[in-house]
Amino acid sequence: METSALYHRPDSEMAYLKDATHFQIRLRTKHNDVAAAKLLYGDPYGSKVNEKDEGVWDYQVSQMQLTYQTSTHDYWISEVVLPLHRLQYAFHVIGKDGQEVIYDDRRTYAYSPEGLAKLSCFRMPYLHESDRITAPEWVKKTVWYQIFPERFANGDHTNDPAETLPWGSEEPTPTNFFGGDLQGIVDHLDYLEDLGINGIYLCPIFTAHSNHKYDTIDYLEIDPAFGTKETLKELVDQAHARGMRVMLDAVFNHMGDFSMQWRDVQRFGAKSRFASWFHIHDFPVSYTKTDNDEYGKDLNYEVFANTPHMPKINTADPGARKYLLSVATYWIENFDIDAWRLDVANEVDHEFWRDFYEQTHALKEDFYVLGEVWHSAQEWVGHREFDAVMNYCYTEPLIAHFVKHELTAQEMSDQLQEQLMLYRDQTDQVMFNALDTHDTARILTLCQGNKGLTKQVLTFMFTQIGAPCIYYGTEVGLDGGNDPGCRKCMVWDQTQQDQEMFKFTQKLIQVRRHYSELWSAGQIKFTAKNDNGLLEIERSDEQHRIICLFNTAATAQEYQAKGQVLLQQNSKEDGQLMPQGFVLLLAE
Ligand code: ARE
Ligand code: CA
Repeated sequence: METSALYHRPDSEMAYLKDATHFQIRLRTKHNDVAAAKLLYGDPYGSKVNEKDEGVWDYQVSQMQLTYQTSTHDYWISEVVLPLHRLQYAFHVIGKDGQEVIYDDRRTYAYSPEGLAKLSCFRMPYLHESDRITAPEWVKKTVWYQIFPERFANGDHTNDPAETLPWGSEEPTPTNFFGGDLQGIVDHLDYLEDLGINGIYLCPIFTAHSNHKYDTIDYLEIDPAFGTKETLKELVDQAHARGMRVMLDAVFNHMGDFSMQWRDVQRFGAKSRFASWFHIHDFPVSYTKTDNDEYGKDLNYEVFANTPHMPKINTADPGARKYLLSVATYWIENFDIDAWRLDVANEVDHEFWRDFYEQTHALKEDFYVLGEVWHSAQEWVGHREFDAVMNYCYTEPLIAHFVKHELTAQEMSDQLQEQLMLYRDQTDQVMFNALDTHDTARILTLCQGNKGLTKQVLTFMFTQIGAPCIYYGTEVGLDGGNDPGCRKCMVWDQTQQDQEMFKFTQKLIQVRRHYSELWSAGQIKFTAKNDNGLLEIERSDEQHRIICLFNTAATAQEYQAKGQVLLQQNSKEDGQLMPQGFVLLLAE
């Protein structure tokens, strides 16, 4: 047995309170190396088996369940209910080669009954409910819809910027405008309700210079081209009336260089009362223009990426912190929003986010804080900074397998299981799963216009743990390459909309929302059969079991016996079964 591969880390996603009563413990071992793992656990102050305080403590044994298997690791999980909210534990591991060891807090050594008297246990000293990582229940039932406000719908021409172009008349560029606004969204809430979504994520809407509004000028005003605070109030109230939640975009890593604060720094230099709000190396702040104004050089202040127009905020500065936190709470207190998506969240300091989390949740206990992080994010979601992250790490393997064929079915399911094991179950269940966003090429374009493939990879994502998101227009066949190509005007002319895609997306959302408990929190089991790329996913909870087959070459009829077909696609061309087939079967 490869004992050096035995891995556990206490007080982490490997040992945590899953809910108010269940304590979950995970052990990672080398794949196919361990025959059984037992959790030995008990009260740290438990009595010994003899009065002289010697010998073996009175522990209990839980057979750990082999829950996930990747090509590299096996994951063994136990959940225990603890009357005393305190725990010490160790692992008794039996290798397939017959070797038996004790793996405890200090070392790994050969198992022996006497050895149990020398245990140095892992500890969970006291399980405070206040330390438990919680996740807003409503997110588990949410199907999100992401809107880029400048390009969704122009509901009010009186607020169109001067250079507004006729809707959809040109390709999107980093600087052109088409007049999209909040009224346009209000006007289409019925459309969104008909589609079946129940969560709306709006890219930034506060006053800013650009068409994307990530270069904020005033965090406490709605951009005049998007409308008024009254319109936002109507949007949120009407969304809530339809059972939809609303998430806004908080751009706190940087602000725009047209902001009052930055203008003041440019004018007064080190004497500006806002000088400490930024990361400035020397004064006067300056940079050398390049041919592409997006990327100045020789900057003497820090910015987002290389963009001189986005000076980075010093969120550790007391004044800046107080101001930004007042912004965060203002839009909750006055407009009843339900969530913040945090832009460039990974580059803002942890203490700021802990304050942010505390203050937003003080206003709404089930508020949802979603960090934009494109890489592993255990630190943030394990310490009350974010409830979840935009789960690019989970959805990129989907595209790598189904669309780009860079990963086999086994390699993809390996990556997905490793991702799930990075976080607590409750965090996995509220992750934000999107195949595409305003920062990436659209999924239909990635699929090179192949709608069958687009539907297949969308369906796969909808069967996963985590809340799925539809990027506006996907449901009517919108395509587009990387930013800014992915930000085309929404198509409202029904003759130009892909109605078949709309109906499919509607059905997919319906299946997701009908069994939302199962999809979000149910067990998941991956079975890859690489011969023809067939991948079977089994999703189950106490009530139901749904078998999801992908790249199946068989027809639904052959599976009829296994259960009721909830959704299927066995795309056929000239009798050949295209490999975009899939069947979701509600097993009897
Ligand atoms: C402009 C150009 C783009 C260019 C970009 C790079 O238009 O073509 O790619 O500059 O700097 C906003 C606008 C963008 C604009 C940008 C800068 O929406 O159109 O892009 O401002 O002016 C990384 C960050 C991630 C960030 C992306 C863009 O980690 O936080 O880069 N995403 C947020 C928002 C954006 C927004 C900003 C940040 C700025 O979602 O919309 O851009 O407020 C890999 C890396 C990621 C990287 C990702 C994308 O996966 O792992 O770290 O994300 O690629 O580049
Ligand atoms: Ca308008």
